Amino acid sequence: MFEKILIANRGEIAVRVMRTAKRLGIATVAVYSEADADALHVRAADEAFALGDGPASENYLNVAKIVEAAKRTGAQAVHPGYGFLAENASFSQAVSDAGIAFIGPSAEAITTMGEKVAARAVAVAAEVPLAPGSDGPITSADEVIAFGDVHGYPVLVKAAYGGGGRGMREIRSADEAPEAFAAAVREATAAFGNGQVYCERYLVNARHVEVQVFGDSQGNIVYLGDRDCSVQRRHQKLIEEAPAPGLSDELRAAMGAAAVRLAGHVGYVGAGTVEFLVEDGSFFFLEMNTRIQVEHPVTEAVTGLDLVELQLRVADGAPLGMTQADVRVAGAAIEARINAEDASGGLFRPDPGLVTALEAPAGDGLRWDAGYESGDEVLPLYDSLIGKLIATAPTRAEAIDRLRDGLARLSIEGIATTAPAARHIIGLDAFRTMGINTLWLESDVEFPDFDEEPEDRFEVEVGGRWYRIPYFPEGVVPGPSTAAPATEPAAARAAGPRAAGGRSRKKAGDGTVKAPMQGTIVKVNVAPGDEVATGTVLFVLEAMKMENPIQAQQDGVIAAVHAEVGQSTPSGTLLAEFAKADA
Ligand code: MV4
Repeated sequence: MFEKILIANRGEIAVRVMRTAKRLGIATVAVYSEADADALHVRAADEAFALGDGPASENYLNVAKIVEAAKRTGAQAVHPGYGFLAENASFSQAVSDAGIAFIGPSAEAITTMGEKVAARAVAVAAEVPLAPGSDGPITSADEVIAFGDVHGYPVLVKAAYGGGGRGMREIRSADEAPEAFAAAVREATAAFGNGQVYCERYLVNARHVEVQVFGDSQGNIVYLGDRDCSVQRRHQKLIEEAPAPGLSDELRAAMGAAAVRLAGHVGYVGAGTVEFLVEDGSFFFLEMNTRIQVEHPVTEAVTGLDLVELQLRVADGAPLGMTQADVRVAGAAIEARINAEDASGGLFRPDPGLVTALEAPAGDGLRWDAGYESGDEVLPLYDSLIGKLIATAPTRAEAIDRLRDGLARLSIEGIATTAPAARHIIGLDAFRTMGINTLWLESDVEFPDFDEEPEDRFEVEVGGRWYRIPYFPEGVVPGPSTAAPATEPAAARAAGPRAAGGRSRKKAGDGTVKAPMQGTIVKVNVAPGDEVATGTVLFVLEAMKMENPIQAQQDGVIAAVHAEVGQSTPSGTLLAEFAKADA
């Protein structure tokens, strides 16, 4: 076994990997950005290597620097965690080329599965059922319409090099195709540097069920049961559980076998997740994630296995040491992601800051995996996951009760968290009876205000999606979006006519548009000379993986635009200026 490993990640997953390494007597090396110098993952490691200041591209995403860190510290293996470089084929290759073991699959497997059109082709070859879709990439709206004519609507256009719902557009009828197709290509290009898209029939009454697979370098592959992750908001999972409730043994076995066939086709080594949609007793392949996932603890809870230990063993060349017949799933486990977000009113507004106090419940079938302790700061630079609370019990109903009780006893002060929202969700009847699908959370669930904040909220449509967003006192006044009407998702339909454009707030603009919070500009809708109206969405700002529309606070002509896509903006950054009214 390895004597020393480097963990190329931060937060809870880095801490989680170190825990198993420690138990196995393996020394750990943390890497960190300047902002993370005092972070828990650094304190938890035996050794730490500074990657340097600046954006993640300079540190957690810097392949050369991390490989150098591994060489300099004498680490024999690198664990990528999830996110950052976990599904980066060049990173897997660079680590291997340096004579260091990559704790994950080969660059080839990562490349094939990262390319969704190629992954669909592998699924066809492995006889894994897929949602009806285009045979390859599509290059025009006419191809979407031809597809819709044959397979019916709604159709989903998806980014070939994407994932996580970005560059994805719903098309409900032929007349929506031209605009939605163009928008998907545009968004995919901006987000992934490649505008290739394909399309699928949109299965609107499906659950998201994923199968955990594991392969070793001898060619053995098993599946370690399944998980249901249907409770998502804007493609961020909030609640995950194992096993996926309510599936027949036959469906489960067929889906597991299909996942193993798919993994076998790419010679898969390590932990992987095969995502499916399950609708009316049938399953359809979506994509494969070539990493350990955030939600892996629920699988550990019901299988009794340590997936990180298995990752280390197979990366070291050892056989899995088990066959499918050895895998037993017993009991039920459910996980709540605890993010630094205020979910009041269903907004999930990022709320980074200092965690002044943190006390997590323990025992009684509860597990707390976290990247922060009392006194740590959740930085707006990184994603908002603070930790995960996992409850295990003999039955699903008992696991839900345990998690509800545990969430009530989880005490985090200084910042808002999603704990009350998670507690609210799993207490709902529809969740308990599993009368839900992937659209349930966003279309049917109403969230109360979890604190006493004033009701400063309004709805806005951006790029075909409706958002309820907070009123930003600086630089933004709510009003009707002037973006062309686009797909109105179930969330907006369910909300009814509720203020399409929201309550109007009488506040004169001061001629400037500023960033209301620290973030990255992901969309620029205006150019100098454009005439805009109050409420026009001028920019979209991503902060902690959330998209926040920034609207004009006045009518007028834009004189100057100071922001571009990809630019990171501290709070208060001047983004645009209006022409003087008398000019
Ligand atoms: C779908 C789908 C329905 N039909 N594809 C979302 C992200 C990516 N992993 C795949 N996703 C989906 N693909 C077809 N053909 C439903 C989802 C989906 C989803 C869609 C809208 C809102 C929430 C969702 C949650 C999980 C999966």
